[in-house]
Amino acid sequence: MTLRRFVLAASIVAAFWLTASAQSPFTFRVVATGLSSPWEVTWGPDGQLWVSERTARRVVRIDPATGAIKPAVTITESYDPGTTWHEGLMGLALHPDLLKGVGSDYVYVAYTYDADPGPEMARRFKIRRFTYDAASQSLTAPIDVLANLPAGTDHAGGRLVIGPDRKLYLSRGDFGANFLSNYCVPSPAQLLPTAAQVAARDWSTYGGKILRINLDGSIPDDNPMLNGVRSHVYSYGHRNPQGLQFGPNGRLYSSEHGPDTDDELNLIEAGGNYGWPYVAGYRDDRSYVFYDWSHPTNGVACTSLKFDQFSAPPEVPRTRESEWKGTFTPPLRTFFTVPEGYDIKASGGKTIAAGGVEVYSSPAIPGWANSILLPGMTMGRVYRIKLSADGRTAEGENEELFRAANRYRDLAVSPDGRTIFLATDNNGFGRTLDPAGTPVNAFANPGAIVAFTYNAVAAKQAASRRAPRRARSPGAR
Ligand SMILES: [Ca+2]
Ligand SMILES: [Ca+2]
Ligand SMILES: [Ca+2]
Repeated sequence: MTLRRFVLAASIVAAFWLTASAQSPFTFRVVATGLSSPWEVTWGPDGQLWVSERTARRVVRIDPATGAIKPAVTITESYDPGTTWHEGLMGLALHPDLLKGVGSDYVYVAYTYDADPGPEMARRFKIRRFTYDAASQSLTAPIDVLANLPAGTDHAGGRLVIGPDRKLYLSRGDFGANFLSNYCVPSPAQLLPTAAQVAARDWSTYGGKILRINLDGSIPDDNPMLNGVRSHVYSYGHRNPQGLQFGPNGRLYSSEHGPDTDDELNLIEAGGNYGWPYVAGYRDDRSYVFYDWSHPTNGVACTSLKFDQFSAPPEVPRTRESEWKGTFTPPLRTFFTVPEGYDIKASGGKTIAAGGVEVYSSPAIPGWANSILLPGMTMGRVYRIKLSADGRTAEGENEELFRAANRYRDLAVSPDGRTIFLATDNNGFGRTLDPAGTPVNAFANPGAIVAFTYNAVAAKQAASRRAPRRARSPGAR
C-alpha cells in the first residue's frame, strides 16, 4: 500500500469511526452562513439550493457541496421594516420546466411592498415572476403576476408553491387580527369575496386564505365556488399557514401557527374552512375561546380597551368552539392539544411555531416514505409525522429529529432522499430550545443553511447496539 493510499484508507476509517461513534444515523454539516433570514430553501433542477432571504430581499443559489452563494437578484421593492418577521421577501417557487429548454425558465417570488408612491405606507403583497438567465445566472424580466394583495405587520403566511396542476398556491395569514398590537383589526379569515369585489379586482378579503392562481395571475375556472362566487380563494379559516407543499400523491399539506395551543398540520382541500378564528386545532373547547376584540359591544371603542392575551372585558364578544356551527375541516394533527381544564396562563403555551413543510417520499431512509417533515421553530427540532397510505390521516407518534439550538424556518430534501437541508433564523428575534431543553435566544447556526445526511452504515450500527438491550426486572430502577 502506498503512503497516499494508506492515508486515504486511514481517513476513511477515521471518518467511519467518527460517524459510527455518534449515536445519530445522520451526519451534520453547515453548508452556508452569512444569510439574512433565509425563508424558503428549495432544491433546483441545476443541483443548487434556491433560497429567498427575507430581510436581504435577495434570491440566491447555493452550491450544496461548497456552500458558495451566488446572488440571482435583489428585489429593492420588497419592504421589510426590520421590526417584524412577517414582512419582506418570503415565497419562492420554481416553474416545473425551469432549465428544461422549453422557454419556461420562470421563478416566482412573493413579498411585501409599499403600494403608496408618497410618504404614506400602504402595505400590500404581490407575486412576481422572473425569467432565469442561465448565462448570467441571474433573474431578469420581472412581471407582476398578482399585486395589491392585502398585507399587515403580523401573521403573513407567505409560502408559495406550484402544484402538479401548474397553478400557483399562496398562503396568507390573518395579519395578527384581534391579537397584540393589531387587536382592533377584524379577522379576515372567514370573509369571502363578493362577486362585485372580484369584478373590481378588490382582493381585500384574501387574509387567512390559501389562494390558487393561474400562472398569469387570473382566477382558475375550476376554483371552488364559495357563497356563489369564484375567486382566487381555495381554502379559508387560516391563522398563519407558513408551510405549504404538495406530496407525490397530489395532496396539498400545510402547517399553521395556532394561538397558545394547537399549531396544525392540515390537508388542504378545495373550498375547505379550517376554522380560524372560531376554532384552534379540533372543535373541542379545550383552552381556546374566540375573543372578538375588534367588535366590542355596548358602544365601547376597541381602542379604549387594553389588550390582554388571557382575559377580556365583558364588552368583548366571545364564542366557544362548539358554539360555532360552520362547516369545519379539522387538522390531521395538532402541536399540541391540551388536556381539559389546562391553564395556559399558569402552565404556559403548547405550540412549536411550525415552519415550512416537506413531504418526504424517498425510499432512501427506511420507513420514512410518505412522511411529513415539519420544523418546530421554538423547539429546535424537526418533527416527522407518518401519513396513512392514502395521505389523508397522520399515523403513530411524532419522531423528533435534528435537535439543535436553531430556529429551523424551512427545509428541502436532496433528490437522492439522503440529505435534509434546513434554513435557520438569524439572531435578534425569538427563541428556541437547545438540545438540553433550555430556552436560548442566541442560536447555534444563525442565518445559515445546514444539512443532515443519512448514513446507512451508522444507522445499522446504532440499531445493532440497541438490539441486545435486556428487559429490566421491575425492581432494577
Ligand atoms: Ca422548502
Ligand atoms: Ca384550523
Ligand atoms: Ca380546539
